[in-house]
Amino acid sequence: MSINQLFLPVALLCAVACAACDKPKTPTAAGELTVRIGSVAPLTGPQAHFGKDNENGARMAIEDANARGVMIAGHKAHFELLSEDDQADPKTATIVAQKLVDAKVNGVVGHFNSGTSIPASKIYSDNGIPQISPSATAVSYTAQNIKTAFRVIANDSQQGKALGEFSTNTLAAKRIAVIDDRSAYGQGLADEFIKSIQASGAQIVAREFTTDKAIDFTAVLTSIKSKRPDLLFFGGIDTQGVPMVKQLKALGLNVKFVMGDGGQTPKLLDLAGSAAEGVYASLPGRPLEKMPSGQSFAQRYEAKYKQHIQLYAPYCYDAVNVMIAAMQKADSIDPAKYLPELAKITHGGVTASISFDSKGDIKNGVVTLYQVQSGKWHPLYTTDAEALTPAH
Ligand code: ABU
Repeated sequence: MSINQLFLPVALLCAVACAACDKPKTPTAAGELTVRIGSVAPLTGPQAHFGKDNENGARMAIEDANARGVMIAGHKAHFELLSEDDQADPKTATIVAQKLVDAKVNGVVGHFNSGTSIPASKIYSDNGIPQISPSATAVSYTAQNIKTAFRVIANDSQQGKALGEFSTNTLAAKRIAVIDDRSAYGQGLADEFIKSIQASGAQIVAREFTTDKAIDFTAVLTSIKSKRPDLLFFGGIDTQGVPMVKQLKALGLNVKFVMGDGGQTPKLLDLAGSAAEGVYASLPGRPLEKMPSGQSFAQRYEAKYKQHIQLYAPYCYDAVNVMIAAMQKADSIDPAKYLPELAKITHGGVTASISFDSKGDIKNGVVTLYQVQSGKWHPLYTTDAEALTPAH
């Protein structure tokens, strides 16, 4: 017997076995269709509060879908959440993205960070898996023109513009210092912010950077203080925002402190305490109480998880549901069949009516500006028709 004769039956057996594991679309004995949805975010490390919030929102959507009984291709669909921790690390993100592809997920909600969503998007795209980020705002995520990449929030071009106009028009800033954390999100948002203020006559008196691991900003803030800014913009998240705002108060740097969505968290209020008073930050979307079903979502979320929404849980909930709605329209959970339906869908979500432009960005994305007043985030302005209008 030749070596080929010996290995042929084994190879055939393997092929049959692999074909069997390639069949998540086959209904189970109970007649149910198993649908696997991946959720990826940092579940450990300093950004875990964001990641758990995203996971909670996605899990709520999966549980609701199973409870209401979704029919696809004549079968009751059973949705499974495959949750992965990318630790906010771009390399880990590609590893877990491949793991989800190997697990034959039908779609992915994530990742949380722009810096992880972007490298992972190539893997999902190569395998035809639709990806909807609930929170990655960097312009470059959808600018890659990848047909599988979507997001359900406004991007940093819209957010940077709103922040810039708010800073120069409403806050009347004339001398502006900018720091970013060199992440895809932080650097990209700082660039968009600067672009937006260029026509205003305001001056950039300092452009500095740090990292998304730093906690001591004394040197950079001392250098900035000597430039006498009236406003400091930080492109980064609350993990750095908290020590930064405390240290600028300790140094007597008397400026308006402005951040993007990475800073607009309950965690910043909790950890920065009185130093947070007066801080400004933006968040894509309308205030929760102005969303179509924001208040009822928040009540259910808080009852279920015994904590406040951190930021993006409602957007995760919507991302899962818009994916399910596209599967229902296609009457298929095959990514190749439901992807075209996703691209042209209009879905009434908790946060907004969701439909996508040709790049995968949400159409009519809005941004709201907030200030910490008496220990709470207070909405000031929302961009309606691209202009700042009072949020009340
Ligand atoms: N959008 C803020 C946090 C997530 C990110 O874009 O990196």
